[in-house]
Amino acid sequence: MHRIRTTNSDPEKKRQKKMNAFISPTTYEIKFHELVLFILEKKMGATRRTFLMDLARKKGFRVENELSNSVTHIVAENNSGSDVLAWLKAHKMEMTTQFELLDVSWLIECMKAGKPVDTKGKYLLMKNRVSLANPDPTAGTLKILPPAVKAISQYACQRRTTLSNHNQRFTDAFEILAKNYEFRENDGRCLTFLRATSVLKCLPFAIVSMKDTEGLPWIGDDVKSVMEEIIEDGESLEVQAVLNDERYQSFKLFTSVFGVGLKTADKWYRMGFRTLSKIRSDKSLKLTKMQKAGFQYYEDLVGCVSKAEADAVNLLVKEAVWTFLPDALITITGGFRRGKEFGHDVDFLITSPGAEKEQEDKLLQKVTNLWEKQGLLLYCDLIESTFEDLKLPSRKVDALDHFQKCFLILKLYHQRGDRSKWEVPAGSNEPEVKNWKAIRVDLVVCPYDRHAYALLGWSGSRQFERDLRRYATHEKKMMLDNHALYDKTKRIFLGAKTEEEIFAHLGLEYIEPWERNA
Ligand code: DCT
Ligand code: MG
Repeated sequence: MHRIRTTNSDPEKKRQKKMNAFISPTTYEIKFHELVLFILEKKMGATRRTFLMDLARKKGFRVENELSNSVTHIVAENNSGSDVLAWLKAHKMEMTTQFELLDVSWLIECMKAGKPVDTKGKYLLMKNRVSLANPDPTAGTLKILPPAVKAISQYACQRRTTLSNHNQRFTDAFEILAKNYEFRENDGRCLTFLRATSVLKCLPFAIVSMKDTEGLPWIGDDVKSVMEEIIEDGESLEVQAVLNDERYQSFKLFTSVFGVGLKTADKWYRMGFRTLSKIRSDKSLKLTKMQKAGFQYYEDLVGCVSKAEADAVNLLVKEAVWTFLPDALITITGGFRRGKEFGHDVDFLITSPGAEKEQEDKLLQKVTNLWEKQGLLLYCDLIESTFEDLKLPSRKVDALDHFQKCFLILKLYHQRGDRSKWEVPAGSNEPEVKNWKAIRVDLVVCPYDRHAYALLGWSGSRQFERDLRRYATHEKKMMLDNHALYDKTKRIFLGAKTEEEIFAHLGLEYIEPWERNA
């Protein structure tokens, strides 16, 4: 739940200021986050306006003292739609947002119901949402927009993206194209399709015609032509061509092996390999330790990790870490923190409020030693910390952080409940069935005072993280990474105990982890 404090910040309108002083400074809980109201004083009068604002706030509505970009619903009394538009025009409102114009009877119905009621025909002063952003000559300086489209930011960190994707037929296609551009090291075009994917994932509706994409950021001509094809023919020829492309198929297959990146995939492809079995059986190939493990546990690792398996790993991690640091905070990060049901690995962030630096530094070594003794450690790559307290945040959007971490493959035994899956009946001649699964696990340890930054950075999604950093740099003249936030204007580091504080430093509305699936 978020709380706001009601404020008044218009120094010119003394009378209004006086009226606003009556607004209770108490904090009210906001229950209805999707709506931001503004109540027009014109013809309603200041006293009634103040009364209604206070009442709506008490009922859990967010009401702004002044008209701003965040407003979604404008409420007026004794005004027609065109009266309100004329008022907005006269006040030279230059906004990039869109809103509904509603009669006060709608607000009164909401107050009676104690929740937002439908903005049905009789309450609406204008049939369509209104935008003052792109002047349209047919409507004075105002443009009428289709009902569902809301102003959408170019930054993923200003959008709420849950896992319910209404545009999967487009985003699946874009992701294939993005992957192919990544394989061809065309970063620009890869990003074009990743950004478009991210925008479509946040939409609360399914796009059915190209008109629905009006006003959306990152939907350029290349993206549009793919969408047009999908709308008209149900599929894109470009995407079909990629799926049938031998190089794409081989790269996809090779990079599905843990430890194989673009360089190795390219090498194997040039050497003429097309299948994993040929690579596996070629004794002349020099594989890294990571790739050897990748092949050894391939079948387990290529099938995704389920939420239930992630929970089981969580218990394992807690048990081991708490043996050495009983006060440690252990958080699942990555996709599972964002509410995903499946992932390619399980990510953890570990920190301890009481640990000495030395205890912290030795933790991962101790934990992995313990698992080795227990026969649970199938692969371990421990990376020592290069963290320095006063290092400026990295300028690279995709830079890896400096915390101590380890990339692991753990042996996860099937739970008791699943024993039927592998238990061999007594006296049976069948070979013993494997009773465990290899799982990729990442552990990261950070100093306690950097926990909020590390948590934000490791929670993803990648696109969300990229845009947080891009937003910090371009909109705030700040530098953000997994360790810190630095204000370049004030030349200071901004500390934070929680993720909420980091969003607040950046002037962003808080976005919950499950809304970061950009
Ligand atoms: N991360 C990042 N930049 C990178 C790599 C990772 O910001 N170059 C962040 C985002 C997510 C988090 O670290 C964990 O990474 P992954 O496990 O790769 O992503 P995930 O979202 O957990 O996806 P999956 O469900 O496939 O594991
Ligand atoms: Mg992950």
